[in-house]
Amino acid sequence: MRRGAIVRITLIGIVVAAICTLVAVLIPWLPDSASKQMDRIEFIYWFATVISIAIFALVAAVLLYSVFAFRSPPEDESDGPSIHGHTGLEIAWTIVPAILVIAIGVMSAVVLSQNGNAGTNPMTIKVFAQQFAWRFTYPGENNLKSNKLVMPLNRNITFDFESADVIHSFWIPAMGQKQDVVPGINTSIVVTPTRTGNFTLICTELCGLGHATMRAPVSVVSQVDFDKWVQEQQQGSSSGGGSGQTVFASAGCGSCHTFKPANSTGKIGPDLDNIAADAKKAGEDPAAYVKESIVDPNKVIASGYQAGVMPGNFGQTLSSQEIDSLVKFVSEGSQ
Ligand code: HEC
Ligand SMILES: [Cu+2]
Repeated sequence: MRRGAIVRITLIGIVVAAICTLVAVLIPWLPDSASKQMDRIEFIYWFATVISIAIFALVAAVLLYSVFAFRSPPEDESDGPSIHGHTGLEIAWTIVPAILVIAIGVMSAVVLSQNGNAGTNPMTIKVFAQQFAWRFTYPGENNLKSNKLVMPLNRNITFDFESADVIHSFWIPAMGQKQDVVPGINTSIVVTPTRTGNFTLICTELCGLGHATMRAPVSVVSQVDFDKWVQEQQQGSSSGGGSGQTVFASAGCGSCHTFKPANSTGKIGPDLDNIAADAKKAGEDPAAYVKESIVDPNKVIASGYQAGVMPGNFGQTLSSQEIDSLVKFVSEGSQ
């Protein structure tokens, strides 16, 4: 090849690579990392991006150069020269990409196994997903229950997932790790938070009508603040916590139901502020009607609504005390 051609291809390649690099660097594609696992995922992301930019710049440079250098004049109807390939070039464009793809694969496998390693003495948090709410249990803290995910800084945390109904997916964008929560399968992931602050846990598997509302607040605090939080929660729950209002929020009732006493505005199920009238229509005492609606929602279907939308398993996923305080809260709140 002529020297001039090589110089031109190189120049075009540098320009294309520079533009791609600007797009990659200047746009904040990823949230600021807040975990060790996300740091590693970011590394893989950049590793693959750099390789992709190099290959793209090379291909684009040769292509752009050829479009101009080998274009034919408008009146030229003749066939081009017949070319029989180039063995050296073909070997190169097979071996080089193979090496790069294998490199990306090996690096990803290493990161995947590092990200799955909980190290010694991890802290376990059980995550319970149900249409359309998340609940957390801390087995190391006397099975403390919470609707908010609070994590101590720099601790390896193993999340053990359980789903009560359909497939959900656990994702805190700044922490990278993402895991499907599948009914009947015990899945888990490890997260090591590296930054204090408030984040959001998002369900990323379309799980039903209230999917978009299936979020939970996440907060990363120092170990000292975490211990304080645990203490506060434990005191709270021994002095009458777990009230109907708390259960209403934690079980996700508010994502489907409007109910003034709970400040909820869900629109998927009936407005529970009218529950007394609906109980009357069904010819039942409000408390009995509410209890039946929670434990066996498909027995009486509120008019204008469909069966099978309200989860049918609250009878199993809530304790009988939780159901009792919920029934009291809903039936009395409406009077
Ligand atoms: C996925 C959305 C959804 C969730 C979550 C949900 N519900 Fe419902 N709920 C409905 C729908 C839809 C109906 C109407 C159909 C029916 O009667 O089963 C309903 C009906 C009811 C009724 C009867 C209302 C009436 O006017 O007849 C009560 C009471 C009720 N829900 C309470 C609750 C409580 C308490 C919770 C939380 C433990 C809850 N629901 C969670 C969707 C939901
Ligand atoms: Cu979900």
